[in-house]
Amino acid sequence: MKIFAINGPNLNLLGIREPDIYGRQDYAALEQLIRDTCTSEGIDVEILQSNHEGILVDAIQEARLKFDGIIINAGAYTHTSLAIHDALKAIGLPVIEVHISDISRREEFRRFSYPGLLAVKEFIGLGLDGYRQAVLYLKAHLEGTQKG
Ligand code: CA2
Repeated sequence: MKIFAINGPNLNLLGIREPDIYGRQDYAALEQLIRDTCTSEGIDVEILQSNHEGILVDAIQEARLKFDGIIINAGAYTHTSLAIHDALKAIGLPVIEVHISDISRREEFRRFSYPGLLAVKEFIGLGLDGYRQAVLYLKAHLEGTQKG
């Protein structure tokens, strides 16, 4: 099983500012959490962070034959990018959406999510632990053992 974890714009700034919203752990800690979870679950993982919409779209297109599923936090592109939505839809892999903060309880403009239209499951407002839960959920989903 091989999964692709995608992080969008500004997530590389984690731990640098806004700790009240995004916590104190930095982006390296987030990648380590994803890698550690995948290692203990026997999952191969590739992780991408980019601040560029086109790079994210290219990577999603290329994921079709390389991965079994996608975990995505598209950052602010969550709320704006029909291009990322269309790429995710085109490749047809199962998508799990993650947001560190609770986007349903912040500004109105963060409430709508394009990936949310396609996601089989969303983990929102759980901090970095949402990524760990997303890995476990995606594994169970791909094995056909997911209950909820
Ligand atoms: O809550 C999330 O995971 C978000 O996807 C994070 C995005 C935001 O645009 C989404 O609405 C919700 C922002 C990424 C982090 O931005 C930072 C900016 C400054 C300092 C630390 C992080």
